This record gives sequence, structure tokens and C-alpha cells, in this order.
Amino acid sequence: MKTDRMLRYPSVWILLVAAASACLGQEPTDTPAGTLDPQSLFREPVALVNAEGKPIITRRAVGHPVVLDFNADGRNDVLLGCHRGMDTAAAEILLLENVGTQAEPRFRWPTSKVVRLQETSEGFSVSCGCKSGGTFEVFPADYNADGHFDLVVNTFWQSDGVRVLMNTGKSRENPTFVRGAMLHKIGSHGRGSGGGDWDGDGVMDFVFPVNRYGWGVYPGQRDGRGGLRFADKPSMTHAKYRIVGQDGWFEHSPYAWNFSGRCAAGSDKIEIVASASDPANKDKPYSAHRSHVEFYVLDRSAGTVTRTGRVWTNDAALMRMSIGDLNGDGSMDLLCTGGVFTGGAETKIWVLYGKAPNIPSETRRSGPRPGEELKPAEAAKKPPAEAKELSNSLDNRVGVSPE
Ligand SMILES: [Ca+2]
Ligand SMILES: [Ca+2]
Ligand SMILES: [Ca+2]
Repeated sequence: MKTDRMLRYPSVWILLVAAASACLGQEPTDTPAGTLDPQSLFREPVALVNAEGKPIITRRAVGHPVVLDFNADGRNDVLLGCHRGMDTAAAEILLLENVGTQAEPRFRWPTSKVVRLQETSEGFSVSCGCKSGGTFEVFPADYNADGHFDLVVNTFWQSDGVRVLMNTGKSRENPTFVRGAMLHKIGSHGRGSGGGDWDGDGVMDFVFPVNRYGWGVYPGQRDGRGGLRFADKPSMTHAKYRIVGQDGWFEHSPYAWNFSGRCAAGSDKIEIVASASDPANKDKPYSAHRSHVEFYVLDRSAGTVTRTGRVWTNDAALMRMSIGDLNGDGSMDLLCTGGVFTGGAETKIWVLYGKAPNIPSETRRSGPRPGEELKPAEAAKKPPAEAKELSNSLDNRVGVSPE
């Protein structure tokens, strides 16, 4: 059962699964980072490097990197949802395999590993009229609890929406996927997706764009077999809160976590990182746009979201980000990349390693221990049927609207 359990849990989700509210090394005070300099929570950004130690320049527009141990070898890898180039609406999911160590990752690049849809060699379209603009965000979750991670993808623009790609379970080395349930149809120009634990129950939640300008938090639900699903309706939407300290709302990729380690369990206060476009971008061509990682504190009792400060400025337009413990040290890290129209240094993938341990030790897992065997999942024998069944059962989620 040990190996079976291990297979069920892609590492990024495991790391995120349990209690964001637990604090390591200091007593919870329910005074989150509002009085802290947000920059003090993370180390200086470093670019992901290839096997030779050289920074990886993807030359792919508007990437979205996420951490998971794709091949279950105990070293975290990175999946990158992105365009196939800098001037195309075709998108793909690339696997950057970690060929270094868990603590000091290096990645195979250029990579030949592309996540495929079984039924077609065509990839995905993220067209929004402007070929380089749409984003393709990817979130691993074992949606049907069969021991193989599936992918929740958000194509962001009107071309599709938020959909589950079901892992056929036929190969752990070169997994293939079939289209599963559409969780949420996006009308036009949605916001970016996000995640983290928004309600402090220890289960990862998902943030869907619910319309052009807003989003809702869909609570994560465990099914008892290790799978992770998301609720049919948002438990919280942007409309419930007043933002303090800037105009508008979060722009993209909001992620909740107890980054400072100061949030008490069950606290009304939640810390959030999100990406935002530099206000000065307005009069500049997209290729010259910059993006920020902003830090916020959400206060349920006050009904506010307060912008606390800036974590980092990236010289890339349309930056997308996620959180995960890339180096496995028990501290949540922040990954991001971006860039449109030019494929230079702005398409590097950056990681800002977290400083303080803020992931409870009992929830830290990596891949298999030496000598453990990978057990094929039972459900791998009939994946298309499962995908169909799931699709049918979730079709009524399409068109869900904010509360
Ligand atoms: Ca790995
Ligand atoms: Ca949660
Ligand atoms: Ca870390």
C-alpha cells in the first residue's frame, strides 16, 4: 500500500495538501505578513538551469510553470503550459525533467517531452485573436483517484475554458491524456487561474475565472482514495471583498498560503501572492511590458483584501506563476515566467525560494524511496470510460456564475 499511496499523490499537491495554517518554528499570532516586508519571505529570484547549469530560455509565449514529481523518481520536475512559440495560438505542455538533485534541480532542456492528448496529435488552441496573448495554465490533480495525476487546464480565453485532461494511465514514462470534464466555460478574456489553500482546511483549492474581470474560489475536496476534486460552486468570489491599496482586483494567478507562518489555524486572515501588470505598461508595446508579484492579505471579518507590497518585478509581460516546494526543503517556493512577441531572456523560468519553513513536516513527501516499485494503477485498464463518466457527471458545472 505504501507504493500505491505514493503513486496517488503528485508531490506538488501533497506538499500543498495539509494545513496551511500550521506554523513551524514560531507560534501562530494571527498577524500575517501585513507588517512584514513581503520581499523578506523569499530569496532572490534565480532562473531554472539546464543540465549544464545554463539558464533555460524557453522562447515560448506566456508560460505557466508548476512543480510536480512527474516521473516519480523523488526529484521534483516542472510542467510548463505554454505556446509552441512566440507567435502562435497553438499551445502545449512541456515536461522539464529534473536531472539534478532535489535540493539543486537542473532540468533537461531542450526537452522532447510533450504531454499528448491520446485522440489527436493536434495540441490545444489558446487563441484570443492576438496569437501570443492567451495563456495555458496547468494544474496537476488526481481527479479520479486512480493513482495517476490528471491535469486541470485553463485556456483562459474564449476558445475553451477550464477542463480536466484525464491521464490514461498507460505509461508513467510518457503519459497520454484524453479530454475529460469541462469544469467551467469561460465567456471571454477570463482572469488567470490560481490555487493554494484558501479556507485553511488543508486541502488545495482552485481559483477559476468566473467572468472577464473576476474569479471564484472552488474548495478542494478529498474523495477518501487520495483524489482531489473541486466543488461545483465557488465558496468565495471577488465580489465579496473590497480591495485596499490599489485599483481593480488581483490580475492573475492568485495563490493563498501561510507564507509568513504567522496565520493562526482557522484565521480570518489569509496571505496571497498574485501577478499583476505594471501600471506603466499602458503606453508601451507588449514586448516591453513588465509584471509584478504582489502580496495581499485577505481579511474575512473585515471583508477586505489589502495590498501589502511587492515581492518582485519581472521584465516579462503576462507573467503567470504558481507555488510549490521545488527544492523540497519544506518552504513554499514561487515559480513564474512570461513574455510575448520576443523570445529572449524574458522567457526564463524563475524560482523565488521560500525562506521560512511553512509546510508541515508530516505532509512533505517526494517521490519513491530507493527500492520501492511503482505499481500500475488499477484504473489504467479502462481510462476512456472513466473519463466519459466523469465528463457526464460534471457537465452541469458549465456556466457556473459568481454568487
Ligand atoms: Ca522527477
Ligand atoms: Ca482548502
Ligand atoms: Ca522550497
